[in-house]
Amino acid sequence: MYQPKPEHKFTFGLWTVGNIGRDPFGEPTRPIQTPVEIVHLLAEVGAWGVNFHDNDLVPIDATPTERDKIVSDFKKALADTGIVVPMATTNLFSDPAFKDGAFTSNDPKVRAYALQKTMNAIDLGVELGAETYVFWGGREGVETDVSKNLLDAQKWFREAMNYLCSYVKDQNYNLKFALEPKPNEPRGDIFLPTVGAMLGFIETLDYSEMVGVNPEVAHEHMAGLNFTHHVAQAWDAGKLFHIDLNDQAFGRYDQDFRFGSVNIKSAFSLVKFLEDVGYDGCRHFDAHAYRTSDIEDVKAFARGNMRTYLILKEKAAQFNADSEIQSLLSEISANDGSMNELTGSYSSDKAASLKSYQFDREALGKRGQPYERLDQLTVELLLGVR
Ligand code: GCO
Ligand code: MN
Ligand code: MN
Repeated sequence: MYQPKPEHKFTFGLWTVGNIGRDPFGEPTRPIQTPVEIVHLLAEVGAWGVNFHDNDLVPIDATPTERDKIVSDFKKALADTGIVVPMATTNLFSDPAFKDGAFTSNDPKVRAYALQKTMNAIDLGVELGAETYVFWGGREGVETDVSKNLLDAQKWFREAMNYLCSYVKDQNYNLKFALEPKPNEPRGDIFLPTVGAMLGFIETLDYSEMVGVNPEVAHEHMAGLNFTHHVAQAWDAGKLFHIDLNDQAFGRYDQDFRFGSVNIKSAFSLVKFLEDVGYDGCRHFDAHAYRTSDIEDVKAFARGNMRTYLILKEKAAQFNADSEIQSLLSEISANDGSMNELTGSYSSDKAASLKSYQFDREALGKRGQPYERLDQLTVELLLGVR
């Protein structure tokens, strides 16, 4: 019943199920799996697609011959399994060259190298079928504000995005960009830390229509914010080009837990939102298994992400069909139409009428809202007793 299907567009990065369990305090706990092995694992668990950073697939120091062999083996694995590549991205954070950022590094040679690396990575992604290109500015930031001119940093990032949009147009690639905000980690502060900040920045670009956002659950949660509200804003702006699903306890380190494993109510509100509006982009799980997992448990982790999404999707449909819940919702948003003449789009007549209208302020304040009842019904629905 909760079987993943291609229409769900469930995807994983090579770096997610391929995570080897290294953390700042300890060595890897799992063996390295090759990209080909990961593609087969994803097919086995029922995923639809795989995403990658350039260097998840082709090591940064590979020779052209090595590159060609890796890419052709990978293409064969894709053809053998039917797994697709809808998104690709660049690793602009692992190499020491990027220790002060890539497009916003203070060093102009690093900024130029970042552009070169990204153009090559875009070519690779497009060769494998990607139509969305993600930019996560992992090291675009500072530890100390005195180290960087903040206006220069914004200008450099804008120039890089404009340059790369022009490159994509020049190549006639069918590719859109999705910028992924994160407040911190690995930098003390990362520039453009939230979805709202990124949406504001996008409007300053030369080809803003090509550029949207890739919000991630954990990133808004790290900042103590409501993720679904940010997704709604991105959707409203026509900018929800991609989404990274995972989970994260508020106020903790960057956890990348399995989707729905920590904040089940938030996960429900997110899935309900995406399904209600008809989001039809990728549902990408940017998470990894606990460090204690072996490869069998990594498969359970991968299946769990998709299964929880599908269970929550069913719960959202149940919520929408529940007559008690729906009648509470109609009561809450009841509208007798009496304000239509006074509100909506502005006219000076309306404004004059509204200014002279007599409101019964006391009655407005006395009206109760049955949100406790509504929330309890929602909790009971989620707990499976409804
Ligand atoms: C993180 C980010 C990354 C990006 C990835 C794709 O917190 O490390 O979420 O996983 O999503 O680099 O751009
Ligand atoms: Mn993340
Ligand atoms: Mn991410």
